[in-house]
Amino acid sequence: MQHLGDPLDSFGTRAKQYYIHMLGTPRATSILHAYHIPAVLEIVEELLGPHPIINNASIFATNPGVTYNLGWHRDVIQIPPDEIRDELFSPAWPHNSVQINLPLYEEQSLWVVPGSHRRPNTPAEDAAFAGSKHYAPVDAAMPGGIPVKIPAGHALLYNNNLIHRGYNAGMETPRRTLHMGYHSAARKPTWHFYLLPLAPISDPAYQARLQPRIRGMVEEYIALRQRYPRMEDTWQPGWPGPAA
Ligand SMILES: O=C(O)CCC(=O)C(=O)O
Repeated sequence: MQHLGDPLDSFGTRAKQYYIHMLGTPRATSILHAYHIPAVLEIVEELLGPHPIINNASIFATNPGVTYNLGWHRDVIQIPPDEIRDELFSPAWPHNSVQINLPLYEEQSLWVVPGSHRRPNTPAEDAAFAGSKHYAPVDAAMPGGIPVKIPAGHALLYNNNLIHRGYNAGMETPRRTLHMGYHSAARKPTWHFYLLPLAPISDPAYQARLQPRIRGMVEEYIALRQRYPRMEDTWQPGWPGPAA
């Protein structure tokens, strides 16, 4: 997920899809337990390795009737286009990030190109991206792209190197999808790790309001970020590996 986020209080003031950070928003502390689900964390651990810690706890929220169209992309907006190399999307480059959508109403807005996270673009995908390494034009037809409907209460876990988009021609139901990101603290972070705004979660008064398990994850997040302060290191050749 690539957005900087909308303030919780702004929800509903415009006909658009909102992306609201729950982590760092004092009024949202009581819902944060929803981002610490042991069954989900077990699967994250199987996928990434030991010691999963949170790097995103957000909600996608949209009201019925709203049209939503975010172009096809991989979550590589932080990387300058001329530094995006095919190697980043190969099995030889372990991606220390898992993203999760857990909808409270049926999820109807996520589209994906299955399997695209572990290979570079095909020539047909390159054509759909029309020369962009970040976002395809919003009207691009992406070969192999399919919608993923997720029943309410079910969770979808995905590697966000996947080619994906958010699209809905007109929401039939509200969208209230919990969106979470985790990484393994045992391994060096990815560029995606740096998207969580640091200032709000570093405030001791805010931290004091958190439940112990979430607070522990936040403290570990901040510690790892201090150990690896330079996001631009994370896509350099040879970067992935155990955390020091
Ligand atoms: O709305 C969605 O589920 C997709 C969001 C997304 O791809 C993004 O923000 O990077």
